[in-house]
Amino acid sequence: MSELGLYRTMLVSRALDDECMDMLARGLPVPHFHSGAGQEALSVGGAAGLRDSDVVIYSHRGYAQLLAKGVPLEVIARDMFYKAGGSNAARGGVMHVSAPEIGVPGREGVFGARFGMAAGFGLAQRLRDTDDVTVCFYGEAAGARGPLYEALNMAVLWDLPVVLIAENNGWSVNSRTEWLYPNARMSAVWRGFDIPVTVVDGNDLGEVRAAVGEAVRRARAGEGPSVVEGLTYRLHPHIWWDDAAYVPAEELAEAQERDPLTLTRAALVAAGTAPEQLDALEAEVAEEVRAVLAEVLAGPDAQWDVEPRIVGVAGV
Ligand SMILES: Cc1ncc(C[n+]2csc(CCOP(=O)(O)OP(=O)(O)O)c2C)c(N)n1
Repeated sequence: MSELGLYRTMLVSRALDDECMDMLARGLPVPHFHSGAGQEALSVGGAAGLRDSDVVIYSHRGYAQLLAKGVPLEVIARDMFYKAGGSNAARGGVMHVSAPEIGVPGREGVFGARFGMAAGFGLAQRLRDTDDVTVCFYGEAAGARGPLYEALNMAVLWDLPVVLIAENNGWSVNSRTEWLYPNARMSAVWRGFDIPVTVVDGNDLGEVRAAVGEAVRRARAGEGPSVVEGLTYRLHPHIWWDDAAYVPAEELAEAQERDPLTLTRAALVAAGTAPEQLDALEAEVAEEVRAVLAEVLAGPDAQWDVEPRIVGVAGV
């Protein structure tokens, strides 16, 4: 995907986020919506450019990860609002979007289980003799749990093609990253393991892409798992009931200055894209997302008696 295409995906995710935040501000329910604002560069940079047969395990703010992997906005929005035509007929909402035919198996509800899923998919990819990879995004809470180590043991022992992307967004609900990890670095727990770790500015799309690109290359070449930790920031409260009063105003203002959308736009302009073209793109995306959401919200509710789809994950 071109740089402009990646920026467009980031914009679609942010526009979805903005619409949901707006609905919440108007007192309308947006079930299980966790804003992904601020993390779009890490999400898109980590999930774009993969094959359908590569697997992505998305995180609960990872709408941009789903979009970058090819899940249509309509499907994400229908799952979000328990509408017909989503991926799980209102059984799991937006926390459990799946598109197995393009390498999105869904995700766990109890954080931590995803590491076992990632190692398992990686093992299947290896046993089938493919050079496909599994990319697993995770936050501070999942990474602080024991399943990480069980899965890591297998992944390192068998050189599994797994890329772990640690989303260091400063917070785990109202706990600071430094309360959960040494030196506020999620990757500090990887010390002593035989696994390459790269810490990047998670708001810099170019840096993320370079680091994830190398990790994916290694995995495809049979050189084993890697970790990329992206330093980023959660720009909105954890979820609707959280007023985030614990976030210092100056810290948030600083993070807003480093909004990945602003940085990516600036990089595109510096590389020669006309600002007017970007203005037009931003307006077009905002309008498109508004129209999709209006259509989804006006659509029929999902029916519980619809059988869930049981489909193998592509390539695995
Ligand atoms: C084992 C487990 N405990 C608690 C929860 C509830 N929970 C949902 S989101 C969340 C916070 C996640 O924080 P983090 O991993 O830092 O990701 P972030 O929200 O910052 O993106 C928690 C505790 C859960 N899903 N699983």
